[in-house]
Amino acid sequence: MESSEDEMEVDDTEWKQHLTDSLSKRPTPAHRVILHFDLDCFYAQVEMIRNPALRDVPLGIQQKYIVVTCNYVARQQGVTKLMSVTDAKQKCPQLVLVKGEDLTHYRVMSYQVTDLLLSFCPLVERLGFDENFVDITEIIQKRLTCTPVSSFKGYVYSTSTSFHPELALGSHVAAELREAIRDRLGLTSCAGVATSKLLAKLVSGTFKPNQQTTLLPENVDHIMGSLGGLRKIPGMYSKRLQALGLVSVSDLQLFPLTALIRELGSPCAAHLKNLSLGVDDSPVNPTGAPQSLSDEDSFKKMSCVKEVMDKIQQLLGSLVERMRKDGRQPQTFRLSVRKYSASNKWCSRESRQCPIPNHVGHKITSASSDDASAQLLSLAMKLFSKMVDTAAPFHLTLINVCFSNLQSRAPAASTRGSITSFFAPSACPQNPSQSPVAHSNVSYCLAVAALRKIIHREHLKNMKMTFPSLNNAAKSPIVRDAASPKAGPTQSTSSVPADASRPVTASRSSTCSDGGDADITATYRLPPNVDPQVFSQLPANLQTELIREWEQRRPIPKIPILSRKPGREAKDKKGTRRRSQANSLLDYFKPA
Ligand code: DCP
Ligand code: MG
Ligand code: MG
Repeated sequence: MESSEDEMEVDDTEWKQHLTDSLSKRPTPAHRVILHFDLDCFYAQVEMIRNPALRDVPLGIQQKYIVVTCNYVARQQGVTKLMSVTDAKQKCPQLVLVKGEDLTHYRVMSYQVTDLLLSFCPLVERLGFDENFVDITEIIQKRLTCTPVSSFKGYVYSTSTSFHPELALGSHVAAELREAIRDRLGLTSCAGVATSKLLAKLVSGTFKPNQQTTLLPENVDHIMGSLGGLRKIPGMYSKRLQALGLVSVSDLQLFPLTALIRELGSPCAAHLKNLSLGVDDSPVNPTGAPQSLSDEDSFKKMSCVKEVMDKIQQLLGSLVERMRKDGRQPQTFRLSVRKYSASNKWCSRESRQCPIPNHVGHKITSASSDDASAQLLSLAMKLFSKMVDTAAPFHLTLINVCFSNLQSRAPAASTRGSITSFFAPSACPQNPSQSPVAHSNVSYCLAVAALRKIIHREHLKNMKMTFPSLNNAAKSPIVRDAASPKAGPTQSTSSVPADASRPVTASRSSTCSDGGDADITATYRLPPNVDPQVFSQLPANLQTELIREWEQRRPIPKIPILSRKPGREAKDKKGTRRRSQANSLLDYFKPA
């Protein structure tokens, strides 16, 4: 007991230091400039674009018996978001309701907004369907020198006597971007301008609709104090904190940290305490393509297997179609259900997942998507039977189908039996956090296994290769292609300013290079039976490894190695022999 108290003391001190550090890491108040955009009455705006006759009437978007959102004409008449249809009709009998259960149009528009922001700045992070964070810190630093501004665009939260040039310019950029969204896509939005994601989000809805607000550092305490309930802070575990008797933001600010640590553990307690004080150093993580695609439906009661099958089939129909358009091939299928329980009406979901057989995955992305749906339905029902005992009465309130582990398909193989299909891009991921160095990656292992098979089968004897020099040779397009990421958000993020004082996610600066020797640019002739296209799709580190090994092992070099120091060869051979005893995959490439 004593020791844990001691630890608490240590943690407390550390946390205080952490907080002081965080605060002192903001020497210039506008250390970062983060924008948060939230579209006005999003689904309603999309419907008003689709049918301009709806613009001037009170409009509600209905999902089941709920008005999930409504336009501002309806809001003026007392209709609110998430009001029941009955209440909304009572408030506003003229309310026009449009069904909003098919999300296709909203999804398309949502990505158009993100794409538009991405065309301006690579650091864009999506939050739900109608919100985006944009980190414009670097843009501001560059623009500030040539276009200084002397005023703010839009509102400034509270009053202040000091001027913050970075945030002021940020407000101009926010206004430009909102204008672009309106002019190009016809959507109005609100924006928040501040020094962190938390603060930008908190301030963006201060004035609505079609407005923007800037929060200055000296007003952080004010906005945090004015929030009232903890639920207003995104990412707050309000239920767990409520159990501790904490309801308001100031409750949490004043709650002893040691007690909070005891309840939630040290990192979590510090994080929540920081949030309550308006301290948030989390970076804007470029979103990129979604990691999974899912579709779901909720209902009051579903209790027969036939209904379940019909619902899953219906959900799969649209999901498979979306997946086909996406172009990537899902590797995993997940089914989730929510079971009703009288004691806990919204009890949590239960899920089961399974791998998608390759032939089914292939059908999903090809024209035979109907076939795929049928096979997926059978998979889904197997998963369903693991969660629900169909011999007994059951009561479901939600079904969700989800594809995850999405992998881009490799280009068409040049020859039959090519190993191309084994080289899923996760071996060279766009998301560098999935480092190809981690050889546990399934695709990677498959690729290696396939290579082994082919190399053995085709008896790659007496390989005729040349390796002029690893360092001096002209760049081989093969190697260069494999080591460069495909165009995507992660690629363009290299322009992020290096800032050691704040967390930078891997996706900000990395390419899909494996961290190995990026300058391996050998010119070589591949063995006749190895397709250069296929080889180019190997992870860069594997290519490098192979090239090195081939160079060292080739039996009779036809062309002498350039720029190699005399005497080195013998040494290298020794090293190679030693290495060859190891269980290296390169053993599979040595002449038989
Ligand atoms: N939405 C939903 N179900 C919810 C919450 C939201 O379907 N429980 C949908 C409908 C909204 C969209 O998400 O149009 C965006 O949510 P917002 O909270 O941003 O609400 P709006 O954009 O509609 O209105 P506002 O102008 O207040 O942002
Ligand atoms: Mg909105
Ligand atoms: Mg929103």
